[in-house]
Formats: sequence, C-alpha cells, structure tokens
Amino acid sequence: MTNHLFDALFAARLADDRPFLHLPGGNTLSYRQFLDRSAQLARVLVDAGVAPGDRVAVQVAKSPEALALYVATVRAGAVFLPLNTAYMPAEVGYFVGDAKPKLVVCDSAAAADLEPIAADAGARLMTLDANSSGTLSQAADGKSSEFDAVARNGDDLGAILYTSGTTGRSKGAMLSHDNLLSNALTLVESWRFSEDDVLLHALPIFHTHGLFVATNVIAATSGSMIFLPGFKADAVIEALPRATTMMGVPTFYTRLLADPRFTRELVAHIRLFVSGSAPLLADTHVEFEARTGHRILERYGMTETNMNTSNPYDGERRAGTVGFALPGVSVRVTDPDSGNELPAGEIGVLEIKGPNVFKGYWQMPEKTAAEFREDGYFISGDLGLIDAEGYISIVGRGKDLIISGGYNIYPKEVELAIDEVAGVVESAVIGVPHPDFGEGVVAVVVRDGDVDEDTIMQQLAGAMARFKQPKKIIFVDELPRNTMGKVQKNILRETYQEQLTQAA
Ligand code: MLC
Ligand code: AMP
Repeated sequence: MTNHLFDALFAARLADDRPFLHLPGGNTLSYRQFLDRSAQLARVLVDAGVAPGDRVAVQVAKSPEALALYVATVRAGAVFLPLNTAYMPAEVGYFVGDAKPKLVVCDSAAAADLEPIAADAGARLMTLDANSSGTLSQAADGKSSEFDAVARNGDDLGAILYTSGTTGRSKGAMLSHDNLLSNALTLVESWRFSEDDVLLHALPIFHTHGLFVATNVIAATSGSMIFLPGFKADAVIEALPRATTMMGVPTFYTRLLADPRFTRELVAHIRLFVSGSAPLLADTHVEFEARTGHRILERYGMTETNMNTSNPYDGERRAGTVGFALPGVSVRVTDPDSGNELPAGEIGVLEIKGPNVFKGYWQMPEKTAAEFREDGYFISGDLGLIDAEGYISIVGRGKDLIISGGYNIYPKEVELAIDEVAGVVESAVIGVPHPDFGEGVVAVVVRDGDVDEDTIMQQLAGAMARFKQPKKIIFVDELPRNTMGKVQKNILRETYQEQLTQAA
C-alpha cells in the first residue's frame, strides 16, 4: 500500500532522530517525535470517522501540533483544508458549508461560534489551541504512535486551499498528492536543498508558501526548520545566525532592511533567501544586496499551481523578474482575447502547464473549464512577458486582486460589504502602494447622507478578516466610469496612489 505524498516525504524518517523542528525556547522535535505525534493524530481522525477523501478543515494557530495535523491528514488519506486564522466565523461558515468536511478543528476560543457552523455541515468539531492543548490533542494522547498510511495515489487529493473569486464566491483549489510532491522535488533540485539545511520558517502554515513550499521541501531532504509562530523582527534576527536559508514574502525583507541589526555579518553564513507571493520591488532587491551581499532569489507561484518559475540558483538573479519556468513546467504568454501565443517581449496573460497545476476548483466544473485552455494550460490572470533571454516578468494583473503583505484580497468582496452599509450608494476598492505591505486597501465611497468612516469600519469589523478591511476610506461625489459604465479603477489608483504612503 502506498501513500504517494507521505511515503516520499516522511516514510523513511519514521525512526529518524535528526531534528525536524527547532522551537522557540530551545526545544527540538525530531522526525521520529513529529511523526509519532502525526500517527496519533491520524488515529484520532480515523476514529472520528474521517475516511479517505474526506476533508478536514483547520483554523488554528501555527504550532508543531498544527503541522503534525497536516501530515496526519495526508497519512489518513484525507484532504487538508487550512484556513487563515484571521477569518471571521461568517467567512469560515462559507468554506465549511462548501467543502462539507467530516471534521472541523479550531481554537477553543472560536468553538462556540463554529460549533453550529460545523453541525450544519454535518461535521464534528474538535479544538486545538496555540499551546497544543484542546480536545484533539487530548484524544491523541495515549494513542498508538504507529499508523499504516492509507493508500493514496498521485492523482488523489491531498489538500484544498480556498482562493477568492474575482467576481463572486471563493473557489477551493484541489491539489493532488502529485501536484504537491512533484513541485517539492523540483524545488529541492532547483534551490539545492540538502539535509544540512536549516530553514527559518516565519510564514503562516495555512497557505501554499509556508505549508507546501517550505515544509515539503525540507521534509523531502531531511533538513530542519526553525519554526517561529509568525514574523516578528526580534525573533527572526535572533534566529538568523542558526539558519542556512529563509523563505518570505517581500514584507519580511523590507521589515528586515528597516532594522539596523540586520547586517552583513548577521547573515554571512546564509546560503539562500527566497521571496515570493507578491512582487519584490527591484529597489528592495538592490538594497538587500548592498546591505548583505546576498541576491534574493525571487520566484512566482499561485495557490492553484504551486511554484511556476524561479530565478536561477546559479546564474543571474535578475531584480524585477521571476526568472525562468521551473523544470517540467511550461509557461507561455498569450493574448487575453484571442488566446494566441505572443512573441518574446510582448505583454499578455501568463499561462501555465505542468504536473504542478491543480485538478480544478472544488465542485465548480464550469469555473474550472473557464480557466483552462483546451490544450491544458491554466490561465493565471497575471499579466507578464518573457524576454529574449527567457526571463519572465510580471507586469500587472488581469484579475481585480490586491495582494497585501502576501495575503490576497478581492475588491469585489469588500465592495459588496461596504455597499450594504446604510447611506452608502456605491464603492470601489483599490490597492495602492503601502510602505509595509506592498499594497494596501483603500475604499472610495459615494454616500447619500452622513455615513462616516467609523460607521463603515464598525460594520465591516464583524464581517471580514482585519487584513481585508480598508486602511483608508475616501468619500467622493461620483466614481469615474468609462463609456460602458465600468468604474475606471486605474484612474482611482492613480489619483489616490499616495494615500497610504503619506499616512505612514
Ligand atoms: C496583518 N495585517 C495586515 C496584514 N497582516 N493588513 C494587510 N495585509 C496584511 N498582510 C493587519 C493586522 O490585522 C493589523 O491590523 C495590522 O495590519 C498590523 O499587523 P501586524 O502585527 O503588523 O502584522 P503582522 O502580524 O506582523 O503580519 C504581517 C505579515 C503577515 C506580513 C507578517 O501578514 C504575513 O505573515 N504574511 C504572509 C502571507 C503569506 O504567507 N502569503 C503566502 C500566500 S501563498 P490592526 O489595524 O488591527 O492593527 C501564495 C502563493 C505563492 O501567494 O506564490 O507563494
Ligand atoms: P495566491 O492566490 O495567494 O496563490 O496568489 C497568487 C498570486 O500572487 C499570483 O497570481 C500572482 O499575482 C502573485 N504572485 C506570486 N508570486 C509573485 C511574484 N514573485 N511576483 C509578483 N506576483 C506574485
């Protein structure tokens, strides 16, 4: 019996006493200890009725136990469905209602709110807190630390990650065992990971970057991770001397550069800094090299595709580009209307094909079909070009999407919520430059009456995660529209481009 992903990443490490996770406070979890725990958790899942293919929805703080739950879910043949800890119960309610998981795992502080949501979906609810206590952990204690991984082949699903729709409902991207494994193995080769690597892990583990790119790459090589609960400059600077590599969103690097303790000496022994999930400004790339002597390796990925392109490990890492298509991955640029491939240097939509590309959106065959070409290429919605040397640059987005500190925000979702506030006529939500998060959310609102910023913000507070809420609201008499009546967001972005940089 084989379990495609678990066998390749972990089966050989069941009795391995080398470190897997270095934890704050000096504790270390070996592969053996981590996998023993994941076996116990896998047993709990099975006892809770989780069968192969069932979804396990998880909204919990980052912890070793939470990571072990990911591995336990894969081991039990089920489908891991991680959720951003910033989501409010109403947002979680949609994901749970759509994915119909067998089990929902949440922080005990959220249990009262999520219990009825889980019950409505026919799911059981268990808790897991940041300190690894809760009913899930209690149930795991004392269980056998042996568990035969449930058979799963490469095409079976290992995870569903929700990614918001540009026009409406969020879509669950279905990722197979082989989508995840093939990409991890490609990255190991491309970025030269080995068992000697110690990765500084400060990313959240509910997204592709921290969950799959970081964790699967390290597990595939028997390396280890300094596993921090999140990005805090003090902790990262303290840990860097013990790391060999770091992965981050651009905000990590701009925050480090803003800190005088971040010096060439501090990172002299690091072999690789990787950036992705949002554009790294060429200026940041240049400043980083001047300060540290390191050229950040920028790569490009998506929830639907894992990683697509990367700057070279050897060879020139070119600022402002995302490098070349990864081995086994094909990238082309097409005309958005005709779908015809464009020659080098011309801007169009980036399309992706390869073993990394997902199996489609959960229970949305039409949306899935609309985003694939007949020859199997996935239409990313990112606008870019491939230059004569093969370097790929992303120059914009065809999709109406804001990426703030590596989190995606779909303006439509925020606009719909603002438009519900009494006294609001209509709104347009845009992303403008933000000194810390790269882009920040600004809402431009037409009102009818005396509704003010506080009232709007209060109404949004209970409805959506904090990171989606506008950093600023601007009231105008009317929104600029083209002859077709469509709001001209490019004009708004230009007009208000300094709104968040001025405030800082
Ligand atoms: C926090 N806030 C944000 C925010 N993060 N607002 C906008 N965008 C964000 N990303 C809000 C908080 O709610 C808070 O609100 C205020 O901003 C300040 O919070 P903070 O304490 O400074 O934030 P912090 O906890 O330090 O978090 C910032 C961060 C975090 C950058 C460390 O956002 C982060 O870890 N981002 C990484 C996201 C990621 O992993 N993306 C990968 C997606 S996978 P207030 O007002 O209440 O104080 C993908 C595919 C690929 O894209 O290619 O990898
Ligand atoms: P997500 O849906 O969270 O997976 O976000 C994927 C999107 O992040 C992509 O479609 C891109 O728009 C963006 N992205 C990821 N990496 C980069 C990068 N290196 N440069 C620019 N944009 C990026």
